[in-house]
Parts: sequence; C-alpha cells; structure tokens
Amino acid sequence: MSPHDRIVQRPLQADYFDTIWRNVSIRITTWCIFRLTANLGSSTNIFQWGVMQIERLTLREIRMRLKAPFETSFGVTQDRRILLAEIWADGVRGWGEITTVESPSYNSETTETARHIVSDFIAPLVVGRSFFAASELPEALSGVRGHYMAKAGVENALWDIEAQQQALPLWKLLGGSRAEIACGVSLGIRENPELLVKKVEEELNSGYQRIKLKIKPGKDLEFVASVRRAFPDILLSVDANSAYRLPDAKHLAKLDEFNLLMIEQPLEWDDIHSHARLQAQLQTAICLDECISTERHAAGAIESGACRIINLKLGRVGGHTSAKSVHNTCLAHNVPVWCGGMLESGIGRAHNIAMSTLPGFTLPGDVSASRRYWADDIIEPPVEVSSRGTIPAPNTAGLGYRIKDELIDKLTARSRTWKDHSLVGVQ
Ligand code: OSB
Ligand code: MG
Repeated sequence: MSPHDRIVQRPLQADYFDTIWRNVSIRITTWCIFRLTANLGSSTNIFQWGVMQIERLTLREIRMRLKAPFETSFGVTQDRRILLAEIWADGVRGWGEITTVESPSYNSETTETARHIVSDFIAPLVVGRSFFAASELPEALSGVRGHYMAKAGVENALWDIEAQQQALPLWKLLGGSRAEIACGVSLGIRENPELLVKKVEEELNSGYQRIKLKIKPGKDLEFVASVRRAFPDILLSVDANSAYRLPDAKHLAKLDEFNLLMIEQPLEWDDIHSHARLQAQLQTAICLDECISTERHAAGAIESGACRIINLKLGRVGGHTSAKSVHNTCLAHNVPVWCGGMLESGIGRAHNIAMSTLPGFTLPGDVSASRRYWADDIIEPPVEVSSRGTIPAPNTAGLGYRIKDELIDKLTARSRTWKDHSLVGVQ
C-alpha cells in the first residue's frame, strides 16, 4: 500500500475531528498568550484574569447647585444636572460621571441626550456582557457614533471596577507616573475688571499655579490687561469657548502683548482648519478644547498646526481608553496636555485626578478643590488642594475616595436600573 492509499483509506470522520481539534487548540493557545501579555501590560499580577461580568447598571440624574454662577461665552450655569453611572460586576461597584452640560452649547451633547443614549443603546449593549478589561468598551460601543460623554461615563465606571479587582489605585492602572498633580483654576466672566482682579488674587493666595480667564467679545482685552498689570509674572491663559471667528484674527492678536500661556478654543467648536489659519497669525499658542474628541482629531490638529497645546477632557474624548491614546499622540509630538474640567461632582473630579497623573500632563489643569464648587461634595474626603497648588493622587484601590451613598440618594431626581436577568440572586 502506498502512503497515498493510507491517507485515502483513513476514515473521513477522524480527519474532520482532527481539523476541528487543531483549530480549537490553536485558538485556546492564542487566547492564553493574548490574556497573559495583556495582563503583563496592564497589571502587576499576571495571574489576575480579571473578567468583569456586568450584573447591573444604574443611571441616575442628580441635581447639584454650584456655590456661585459660572459664566462663559455660551451662558451662565448654576444648577447642574449630572448623570452618574453606577455599575456592578462580580460584586464590585464602580462609578463614572457623564460630563455633559445641560444645553448643547459647549458641544452637541446634553444631559438629556446622554440619558437617551445610555438608556436606549449603551445599557443594552453592556449589561449581561463580560469584559476582560475596561479598554474593550470603545470597541463594544463602536456601533454608537459620537456621544462621547455618554460613553465615557459608562466606560470609566468599568475602569474603577478593574482597578479595584486588581487592588490598584486607578491612576496606577492607567499608567500614571506622578503622585501629585498641578492645579489651576478657571474663572468665569465677571461684571468688571476690578472684580476679576480681586478673584484672581484670592485664588493665587490659595496656591493655584495657573489662572485661566473666560473671555468673550466685549469682555476680553480690558479684563486681561487689568489682571496682567496686577500680576505681571503669573501663568495666565484665556478661554473663549468658540466665541470668535477667523476675521477676528487681528483683534485676537492684540492678546499677544500679555504674554499668555495660551488662548483656548477661540474659534468654532468643530473647526480645526480655521484654527490652523489663526495660529499662523498669532504668537500666543492656541490650545484646542471643544475641537478634539478623538485621537484622529488630535493628530490632525497637531499636524496641521492648529494648536500647540491640547486641553484633554475625559468625557469629551469618550473615556480613559481614548484619553490615553490622545495623550500618547500628544506626548509623541511633544505637545503639552492638561486636564480640563466640566464643573464635575467629586466622581468626575476623582477620574480627572487619576488621568492627570499620566506623564504628558505637564501643565496645571482645571482640576481644583471640591469647595470651589460645592457646599457638600458626593465623595469623602472632598478634593483638597495643597498650599503649593497640588492634589495628591490617592493610594487606595479604584477611584480612591469614599462615595457618599446617602447624599447621592438625596440628590437623585430620577434613576433607572438595568439588570442581567440571566444571573440568579441579583437584586
Ligand atoms: O471650556 O473648559 C471649559 C466649564 C464648563 C464647560 C466648559 C468649560 C468649563 C470650564 C470650567 O472652564 C472648568 C472647571 O472648573 O471645571
Ligand atoms: Mg475650554
């Protein structure tokens, strides 16, 4: 019998099972190698397999009143409607904040659009599923276009869970490299320059390292000139929240004489190209905020010369996974980043602190003390800023702050819970 005959005579079925078995074992081996390397990259314990089975998601809207109204070029805010995502996986609870404002005036999202998107699309895609890592969320939610803040609130809650499962502070899980972060403040538009100068003095006395002034047409040059005259050497910047247009270039160039660290988002919220044309006419660095929602936006803005600095907001870019990739692109291009704020409650603030420990955050951010915003924050201890204008990164697992459940219940205006009904015994 020739070898060829032997092959032909082998029962067909055995061949078939052989192929299947080989396929299955290759898949299992590949999966094991993938898991081990993934764990090597993300954790100190390579035997920690960390599957997160999402048992429950509660989306609640809390109402919180800012201590003082905050005025930007797009309006005045005092009463906040904040969405919180509370997620349970394998008996561990994680929290995320959806950092929308109430109207579509900063970007196109609102608290109400985020509630719709989480309720009708994100929750059904997430509850009952298992994830090896929070970084899988962007792929799982890729069928939902845009709505970055809605996605971020949910993804960030999973990052909190993953950090707790690995017994790591969130900032360490993210790859943070600094034990404290540098803080600045963002000051709303004031009635007159004298009031603004008084407020700046107060914040400098508290230790803040950088002052940012909100500006709009008619409330710009005179205000900036007064502050610069009173404090010739401080780190000073301005934020226009898209209040100007390219034909205003000559007017904006008058800001050059005030030695500002940056002009943040002078032109329209979705227009990177015009910022490149404006940057060519200014000495002062442009910093983009509203324009940057993805790593591709960041790369495009940097390569086209639309900005020299990027304000990185965790919600605006869709959560920690995307934030890390925007951060990495900026670092690779030597573009400094800093952490922006969205008048967050303590939960969003704690996530901002964790992100700000990444190595590319080389400028003071808009992350400041809880007491500047709230009479009673929803985390304990509240975020406090040292007399050197820094916040230490917490050393306990996860977000690193205790969540004040009772207070959150009291502030809750509405809430909805999704459960994995295939799990027995889940309340
Ligand atoms: O443009 O950075 C902004 C607040 C709401 C919306 C947009 C912005 C801001 C702030 C406040 O500047 C930053 C903070 O103190 O949280
Ligand atoms: Mg801004």
